[in-house]
Amino acid sequence: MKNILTLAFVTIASASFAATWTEVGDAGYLASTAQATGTLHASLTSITGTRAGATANERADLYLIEIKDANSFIASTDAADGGAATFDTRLMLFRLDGTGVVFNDDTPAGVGPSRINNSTSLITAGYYLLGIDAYSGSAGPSSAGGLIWGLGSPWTTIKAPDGAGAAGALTGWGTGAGGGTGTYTIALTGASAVPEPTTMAALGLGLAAVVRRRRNKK
Ligand SMILES: [Ca+2]
Ligand SMILES: [Ca+2]
Repeated sequence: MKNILTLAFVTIASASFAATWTEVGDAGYLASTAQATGTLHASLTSITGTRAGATANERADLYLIEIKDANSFIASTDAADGGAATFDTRLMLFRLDGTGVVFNDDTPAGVGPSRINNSTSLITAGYYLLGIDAYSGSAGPSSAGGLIWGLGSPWTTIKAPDGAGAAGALTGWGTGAGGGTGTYTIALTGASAVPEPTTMAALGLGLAAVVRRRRNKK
């Protein structure tokens, strides 16, 4: 009996605290419009979405995530990690203020899927924006100074910001269509969900931007 009860509890607990997220509508492309991903601190194992629209901005998607354990963190569209995509993905991580952390176009296995982890040691536990777009030789995440990451080779490196706009915060994803469209699943390890900014603020865990916005309103 005790074993049955224990099993039931474990089943309920894992159902409550591990989750996948499916894009609702179209996730935004700026820090202020990034999509929330669920219940605070719930383990987040994947994000599934669609890359669509006419412009690079419309096609890019940004999600709020919490990284609990930087050194185990993986975000990947590679099937070997449980990810998937019907287009040539790029993945990137930004701080909540929109400045870049890391970027990857292709895994060492070849052209197509992307995979980021903490090989640069630039990631620490906390809240981040996880971005996805598609390979383009000209359009990519940009700040007022230009591209945050260079878009050329080496394609397989997990890169710290190294573009002309490396120091600035994300302002857009470049001109034109910005690469192919399709569906994707980003497999996640070491990540947790982040609810709507208003919920975060109510819980007193305020995202910096929300706090600023509320102060400005007063
Ligand atoms: Ca989308
Ligand atoms: Ca790629």
